[in-house]
Order: sequence, then C-alpha cells, then structure tokens
Amino acid sequence: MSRVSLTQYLVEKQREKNLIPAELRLLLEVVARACKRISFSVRKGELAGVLGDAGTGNVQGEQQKKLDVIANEVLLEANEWGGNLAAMASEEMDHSYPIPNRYPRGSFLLLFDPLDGSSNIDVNVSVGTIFSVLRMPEGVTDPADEHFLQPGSRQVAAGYAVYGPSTQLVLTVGDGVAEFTLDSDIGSWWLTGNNLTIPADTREYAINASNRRHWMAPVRRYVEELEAGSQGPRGKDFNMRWVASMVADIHRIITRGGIFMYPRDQREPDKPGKLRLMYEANPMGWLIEQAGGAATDGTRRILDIEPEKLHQRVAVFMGSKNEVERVTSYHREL
Ligand code: P6P
Repeated sequence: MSRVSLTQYLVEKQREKNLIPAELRLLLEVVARACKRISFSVRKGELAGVLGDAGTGNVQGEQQKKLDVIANEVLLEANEWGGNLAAMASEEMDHSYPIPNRYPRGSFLLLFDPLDGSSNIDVNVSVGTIFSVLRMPEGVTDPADEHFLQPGSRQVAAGYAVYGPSTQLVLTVGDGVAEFTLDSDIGSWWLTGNNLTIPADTREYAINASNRRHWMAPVRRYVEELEAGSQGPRGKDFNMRWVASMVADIHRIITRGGIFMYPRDQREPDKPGKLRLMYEANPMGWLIEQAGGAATDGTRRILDIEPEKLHQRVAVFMGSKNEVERVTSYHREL
C-alpha cells in the first residue's frame, strides 16, 4: 500500500476541497521542511554541540537554550523568502518580524513557538515546534504586532511537530486533524493518521501537581475528585501524566484522549497563566477542537479570546470534551 505524502495530502486539500490556496499549501510545506531541519539538529544533541544554554534571554525573561535560538533562526530563514508571508512572530522575539523588503510579501502571518518544552532538551525528553497561520488584515501593507492580534477562530492553519522517538507533524487546515511521520532516511513526511479524534471521556489528566497549594478552588475541586477515584464522586480511577512539554502532552491527548491543564494560580492572580495565547493555546486549541475536543481558559472558549498583546498568557484546559466541560462548569459555579 503506497502511503500518502504531506505534499499529496495538501494538494488534495487544495484541489478537491478548494480548502487552501496554493500560497498556503506552499507555506505549510516550507514550515514542514523547517521542522525537519530542527528535528535533525535536535536528534544530534551534544554531538552537534546544540545542547545547553545560549547565554541569552527572551522576551519572556526566560533563559534561552541554544536550540531555542537555532530553531527560531531555522524558521525565519526558511520562511522569509517564499513570498507567501507578510510577517512572522515568535516566542523568542520581542516584536513581529516583517518580511524584509528584498523579498516579496504574501497575505499570511506565521506565528510559532520554535522549540516548546526546551527545558527538557538537555535531558533528552520530547520537545516540539508549534505554529499558527493567520491572514494579513485586508488593505494593510506594513505588517506590525497589532495585525497579529486576531482571535484563534481566525486561524487558517495550525500544527506542531513533536521531536520524540519518532518525529511527527500534526496539522489542521480546518478539515480535521492529520498526522504525518518523518522518514528521516529520505526526508519525507508520510500520512500515518487522518481525522484524529479525541474520546469525549478519559481517565488520564495532565497538570503540574506541585502547584496544588496555589490552585484556585475550581481546579482543586476538579483534581481532588479525580484523585479520589472509584471511592469518590467520579466513581472511577484516573491516571496522571505530566511531560512538561506541552507538545508531548497534547500529542498524547490527541492520540488517545485526556485533559491538559495549566491554570492561573494564586501566586500571581493577575497573571492569567503560564502558556501563551497566540502561539501555544490558539494553535493547540484549534487542533483539539478539530479532533472533537474542547479548549477553554476556565470560562471562555480559547479561540474566542480577543488578544490584546502578542505575548499574552492564558489559562489552559483542553482535551476530552466532557472533562473540559466539567472543569469549566466548576469555574462558572463561582
Ligand atoms: P512547568 C514548557 O516550558 C512549557 O511552556 C510547556 O511546554 C509545558 O507544558 C509547561 O511550560 C511546563 O511548565 O511549570 O510544569 O515547568
């Protein structure tokens, strides 16, 4: 049985469903090629001298890893000349990056977290790249940060690459979720999962439980009910997983179900959480919804949130629909 390549999958989305213009198909192929290059660097690890700290910090005030910087550069260099983008924005850059005048500009905006979970890179735990594509607002010729501030419901494509035991690319263009696996011998992405679907119920939850004493009441109630298991109100036992790489945790959930939580907490009640809306919660939220799951910030659908800042943070509850709806209902009972 001959497998379907990423190119064939995207050409068919373009041709049969007229779902994506050629310009978007080409953009996604370039992003996939950049993720392949990042995968090759990640895999080499210390042998390529890419582990450890870069000695610099990012806009989040976080210590950058060498691979954070490398992955960011790979995505910028791969995408700046193709003519399908007006600008790019990255977790690793304070402001958005307009396509230089020496290249033609296109009608899309690309946002990415070039290497999510990079605190795991030095201990050889799965990390990933998250990306989101928006359209440039009509009539705008000089792209700036403000043009990226669109709700996640306006995304035209979203996905991630997970650099794990195998390298996989998971993406949506609004017609379900497809999964591709990289054959690193020949550098090709092959369709290994189509119309991925998240079970509405689950017995698996993901949260950093070391923050328990800081949680707000609805989260504490929800997690304690899970921990009470078959002796508690839920009447069944649950299991916990926490990789501390959002891409790895979300990939598990898209593959077999579960609920991922990164709530705001009492340490900084005004800070809405740790994860970023534009290039983590929005792309992951759309993928989760396209796979039949749900994604909220505890009270609102993530994709409905009107962004105010490029790097704004948001609380995240996403995964199996019935569990996300339950924990969200606990917030609404407040
Ligand atoms: P904590 C990685 O730094 C990240 O942004 C996500 O990928 C991950 O889910 C989360 O933070 C882990 O946070 O507080 O458990 O280290």
